[in-house]
Amino acid sequence: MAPLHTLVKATLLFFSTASAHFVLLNPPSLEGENIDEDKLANGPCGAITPDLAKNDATDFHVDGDFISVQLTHPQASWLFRGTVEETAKNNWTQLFPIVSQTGLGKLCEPAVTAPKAWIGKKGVIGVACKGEDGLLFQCAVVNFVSGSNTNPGSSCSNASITADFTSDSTLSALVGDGSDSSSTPPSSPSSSASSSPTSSATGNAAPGSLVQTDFPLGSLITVGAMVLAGVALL
Ligand SMILES: *[C@@H]1O[C@H](CO)[C@@H](O)[C@H](O)[C@H]1NC(C)=O
Ligand SMILES: *[C@@H]1O[C@H](CO)[C@@H](O)[C@H](O)[C@H]1NC(C)=O
Ligand SMILES: [Cu+2]
Repeated sequence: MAPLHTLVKATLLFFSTASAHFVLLNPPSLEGENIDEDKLANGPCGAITPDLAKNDATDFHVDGDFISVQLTHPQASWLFRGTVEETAKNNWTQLFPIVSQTGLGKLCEPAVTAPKAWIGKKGVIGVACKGEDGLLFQCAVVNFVSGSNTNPGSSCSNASITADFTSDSTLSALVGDGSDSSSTPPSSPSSSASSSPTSSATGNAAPGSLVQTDFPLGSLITVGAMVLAGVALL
């Protein structure tokens, strides 16, 4: 039964890897395709602290451009934020209403805007994902440019998901420059203080890259059934 055993193990590995995280597809994540899952919980950007002097940047149109993410959990809420500050540690500006996604796979918001005052500046787009693992982070370094990107084409698509605007005090606390302290309770966490021990405690996830294809629920159910069938046969 070696081949079957191997198949089951490979399937379990695939399953745990694919179900553990999210991916920032566009603008391209600073970590590329090799997102360090153990550091996703480190605010503000996951494993890599942006360096505006060194990092490559893609253009982001301030009058509307697309942010594409891929969710590998059944539900999560998204905060899209930006900054033109060197350290990208504080003073994030919210770029879009918080979106709650239900269903696995891609969500693309085609018309995310940024302040016109950022035209000509290099900065950071940050994504915070709040799901069953707590808060997870990814960032992209961008050049803010004028105009809008009216033709993202097939890189901007939605899976079979539902998405609604929502409110979320944990995510809302991740924006603002802290100068408006009258409306912010002192206990409010900052993005840089949110390094919860969650992801490193899972331990069973494979190192290395995330699978970049879509995972419709049907295929996950099929995979789950294969795992169960395989376990029953061992
Ligand atoms: C925070 O960012 C905004 C928008 O870029 C800017 O106007 C403001 O001066 C910044 N605040 C601080 C404290 O740096
Ligand atoms: C994807 O769904 C969101 C939420 O309903 C919507 O705002 C967005 O326009 C959709 N994207 C595309 C490419 O249709
Ligand atoms: Cu996860």
